[in-house]
Amino acid sequence: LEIIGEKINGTRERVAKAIEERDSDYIQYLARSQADAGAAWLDVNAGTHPEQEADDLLWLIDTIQGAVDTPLCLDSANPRALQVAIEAVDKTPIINSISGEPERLEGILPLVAEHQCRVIGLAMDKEGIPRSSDGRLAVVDKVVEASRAAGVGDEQLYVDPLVMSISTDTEAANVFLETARKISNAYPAVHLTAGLSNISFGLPFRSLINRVFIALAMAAGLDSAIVDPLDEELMATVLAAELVLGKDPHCLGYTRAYRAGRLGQDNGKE
Ligand code: THG
Repeated sequence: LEIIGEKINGTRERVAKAIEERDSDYIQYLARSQADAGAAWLDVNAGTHPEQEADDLLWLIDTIQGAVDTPLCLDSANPRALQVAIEAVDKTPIINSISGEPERLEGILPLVAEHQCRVIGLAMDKEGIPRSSDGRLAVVDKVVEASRAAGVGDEQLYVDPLVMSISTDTEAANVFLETARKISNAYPAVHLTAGLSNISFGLPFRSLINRVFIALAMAAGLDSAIVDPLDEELMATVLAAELVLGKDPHCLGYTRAYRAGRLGQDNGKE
């Protein structure tokens, strides 16, 4: 599972403060700690001030790239901010995201094709998020078709089946898992990703629900996820799930993590 570190997100209060104060130490701390914990990508979201988004995103990118060389996942729906951001990154990024909405397809897909980067496509359109897996698959059909037409290969596309909270919709996880399986059957070269923590919103002991859900999502074909890589129990669950699903040849990832003390032992001593 490729981990996309979620922590540099301006909708989080502490990060919003750091952006406003141009507190590069805090942002660089989040970048280094997530990279050290195994993030393959760092999600970067400048938050909720549309007029400032491009400036804030540029500052975040320069600040992060001053600390780590991990590639970035540019989390914005704004084609103008993305255009500026994509010129500023050192490594080929993932754009997060497009959807079935024509404006986002038309505004962002040409950028993806020009820079031959990757892109996350959400299983929703301007009508919202379909309730059924067949409804979501129909949106994904549109996104795949538009991507191919723009010159974006299936392997560049990461589809997000969309995680809703189980506390407001009992079928949220089932619809997600069903959608994931249908997408990987219909489009075997397309990747699957998701922001997983939404599943447990409003419930106690969220970390337990998140761990169970990530293992089930991996069994349904999820090959990357936007999560908190500093959550050691979640990361240990990912290693165990990869092992059990036959994705860890010779059990090397698991046994190495054990020896490095990453599987829940006290400070790696046992
Ligand atoms: N799909 C895609 N992109 C996404 C999401 C998705 N980007 C944003 C989001 N969802 C994933 N990112 C985050 C970032 C931070 C947190 C959750 C998801 C987070 N949540 C704390 C919590 O839930 O308890 C909030 C408290 C805090 O500030 O720490 O941190 O679904 N494509």
